[in-house]
Amino acid sequence: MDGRGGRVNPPVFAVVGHPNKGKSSIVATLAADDSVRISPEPGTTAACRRYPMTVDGEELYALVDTPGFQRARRALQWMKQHETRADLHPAVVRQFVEAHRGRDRFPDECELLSPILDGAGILYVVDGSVPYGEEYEPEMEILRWTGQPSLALINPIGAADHIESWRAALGQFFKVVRVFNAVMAEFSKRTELLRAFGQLREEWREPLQRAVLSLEADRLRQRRLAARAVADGLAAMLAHRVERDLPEGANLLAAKSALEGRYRDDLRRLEQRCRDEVERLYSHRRLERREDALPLLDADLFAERTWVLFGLSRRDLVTTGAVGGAATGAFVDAHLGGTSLLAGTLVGAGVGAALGWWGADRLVSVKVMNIALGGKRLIAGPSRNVNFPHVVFNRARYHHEVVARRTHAMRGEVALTGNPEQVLPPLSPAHRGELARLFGRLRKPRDQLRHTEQLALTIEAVFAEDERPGAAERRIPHPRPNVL
Ligand SMILES: Nc1nc2c(ncn2[C@@H]2O[C@H](COP(=O)(O)OP(=O)(O)O)[C@@H](O)[C@H]2O)c(=O)[nH]1
Ligand SMILES: [Mg+2]
Repeated sequence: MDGRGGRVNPPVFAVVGHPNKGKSSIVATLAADDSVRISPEPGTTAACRRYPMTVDGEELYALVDTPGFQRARRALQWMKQHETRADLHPAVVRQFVEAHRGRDRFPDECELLSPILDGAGILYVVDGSVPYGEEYEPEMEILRWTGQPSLALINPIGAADHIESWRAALGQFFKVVRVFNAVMAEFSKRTELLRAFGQLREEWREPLQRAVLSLEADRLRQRRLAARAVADGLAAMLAHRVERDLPEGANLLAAKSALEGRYRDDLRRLEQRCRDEVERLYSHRRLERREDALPLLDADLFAERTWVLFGLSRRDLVTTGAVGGAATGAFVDAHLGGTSLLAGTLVGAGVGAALGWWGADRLVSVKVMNIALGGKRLIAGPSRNVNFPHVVFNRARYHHEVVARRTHAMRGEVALTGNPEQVLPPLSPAHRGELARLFGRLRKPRDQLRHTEQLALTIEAVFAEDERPGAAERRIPHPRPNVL
């Protein structure tokens, strides 16, 4: 709605260019829609398709994916034969489309020009990793003839080697030229681009400004809800327990181990449910995940590799990290003379050497109780293992990081099998301490809700920290997505 109560059509942009330059990828990223077809085969997009960007049911803008130019030189020739004066160029383009629509000479040109003639702005896409060539000139000339506001995007599909020559050429045809990586673009680059669109036409400025604000608010909402999903998942996993009644004379050992198995399966299911929820929140509906299963064997949970893998350095573990929980802290003090001594012992002797000590703290042990009417009741959980919530949290943080950064143009599975320490910056000591404290609290039945709420806020702060622009420089870049 505009200020006067009338409906204003949201701005529409047609994404055009040569085949296979990342047009569909740009549409997917800017419309946050992973259903857009992207393919290494040229000619995958044969017909125009409109993708609205919607937040809270309001369409903020729309992108039109188009087929690439196929016979731009011939098309321009036709137009030049019919041209009279510059002010009539748009009319000649219209005439061209009317003359050829439905025929087989220029199907792609007719298709891609139609939305532009209907008023769409132009996003012209080139690949900055291949040299500029004059074969692009006819299509740029045709776009100029349409008279529609336009912006050129240099999408470096490979090494960004030819950006300067592209810039020089594009600058003569387009008022605004930007470098924009369709597949890797960070969130802030996307909103920056929207602001640039807003400069193309006076009446687009206000709606696109609103779109940027809306997207930013939506981004915060996604982060908040993702943090809440992770906190809820963690709390549920920490509180989880399963029980089973056993008749007199049944095989107790077998039943115990079956119940432990069920308990572990449940935890893994709870974790996966949380993953799905986070992906849904970021509008990734078709992700395939590859992730090592939650390490729930005691040998895994106590293995140095597991601790280190999930972002807990040795020092973290023995100081504020795993042993920061109040109960265990006291235990450590009583048995080992304080964390500093423990730190010395572990760091000095190697974490592996301490396995025996940690072994006292299993993931879960099955309690066996006698039932009044005969038989036994077996109970597994809740876990009292100190590492467990840290491992779960660090896995969730890693997953969130990858999903939140992933554009909707990335294809291929999400592989969470790398070393999170190389992807995530270290937690700040304050966050680390706070998490350890809350994990300790969540183990007690009292005030679960309040502590879960508090945990969600802390996790949200960690996610916010992870997304800060500077954070990216502190880690090794992500594995390249599987797109070429
Ligand atoms: N690495 C990388 N690959 C890209 C990028 N943009 C597009 N691609 C790949 O190039 C191919 C063509 O992309 P697509 O968006 O379908 O191009 P279109 O034909 O112009 O619509 C696909 O395999 C994409 O995954 C990019 O910025 N980086
Ligand atoms: Mg395409």
